Amino acid sequence: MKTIYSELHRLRNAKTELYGGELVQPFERPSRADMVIKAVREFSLGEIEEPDVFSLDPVLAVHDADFVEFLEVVWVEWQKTGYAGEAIASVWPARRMQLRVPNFIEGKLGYYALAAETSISEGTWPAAVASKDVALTGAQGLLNGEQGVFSLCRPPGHHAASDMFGGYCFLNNAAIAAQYLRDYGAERIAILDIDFHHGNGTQDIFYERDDVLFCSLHGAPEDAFPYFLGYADETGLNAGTGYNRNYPMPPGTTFAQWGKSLTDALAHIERFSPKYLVVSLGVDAFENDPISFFKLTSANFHSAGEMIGSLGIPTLFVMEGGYDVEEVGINVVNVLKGYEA
Ligand code: Q9C
Ligand code: ZN
Repeated sequence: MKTIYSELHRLRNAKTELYGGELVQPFERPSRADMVIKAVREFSLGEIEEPDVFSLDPVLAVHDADFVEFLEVVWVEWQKTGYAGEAIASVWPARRMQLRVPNFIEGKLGYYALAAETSISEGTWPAAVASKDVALTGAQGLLNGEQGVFSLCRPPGHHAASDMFGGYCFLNNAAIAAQYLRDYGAERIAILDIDFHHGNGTQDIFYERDDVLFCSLHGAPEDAFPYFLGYADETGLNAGTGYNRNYPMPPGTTFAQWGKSLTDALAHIERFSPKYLVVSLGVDAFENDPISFFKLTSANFHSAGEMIGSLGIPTLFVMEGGYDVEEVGINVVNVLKGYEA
């Protein structure tokens, strides 16, 4: 399988993440992608290619223009304030407040942020742009007839909604790729999100649509980020009713249960008969992940890949989370090798 990869991911190198009341080194760091590309080489997954450069049109097909403009200018605007640190949201339009976009960048940050852990730093925007190019180049690969492509995106994307960033995500790479596949040749696309965290952004983007099926396996919102979306009774709205499926699972979940959820999601996807499948490939369901609570082993990821591959649908794998830096590479490659097995 071909891997699409850009060194420009390094431009996303924030110094801070708000975690447990402290500013720590972000879990979502450049060495993650280093370990993944290293494993791709070591286990001879296939060719590694640079992404093509796309315009912002495919981004604007899923994200609001004002949000995209905000991401483009936020770092420069933040610096103008004279604040010494990285750009971190600290205030929100909470219950019964106005949903009007403020002028001052501090207010804008709160308006467009879904959480406070994700600091915006210099280089975040160009890295996010390169990341969506990696996803789109992978999508183009499927349109050109590839059976499977791995888009090694960084920063990740599945928490980003049409008008919100957070959870380490800025542009929703999987949603951008799925919409691109829709626009250039497919009536139905399925998105399977196996990252430990609920893909709230992707769900939200396609929630009222029947042409993009979204299925997500994740830590139950009662106990896991993003806390305020991802319940099993969120099944879609209007035309999208029945085209959203969530599989929330409790702390300590092993492959015995997780695999059953995957089997059910895959059966649902098969009935939908999409032309293409986009997999939001996070490997933070791993037993040693520092911020998650599932108990999948490295071998389990190979099984998951095999199960996905058994559908025989051309598949784009889009990198999302996975924070055990030592094993993120092997876990990702296990999924991809399993898919090809
Ligand atoms: N106590 C992705 O995997 N906060 N994002 C975690 C843990 C944010 C994860 C707090 C987690 C975001 C793409
Ligand atoms: Zn995650």
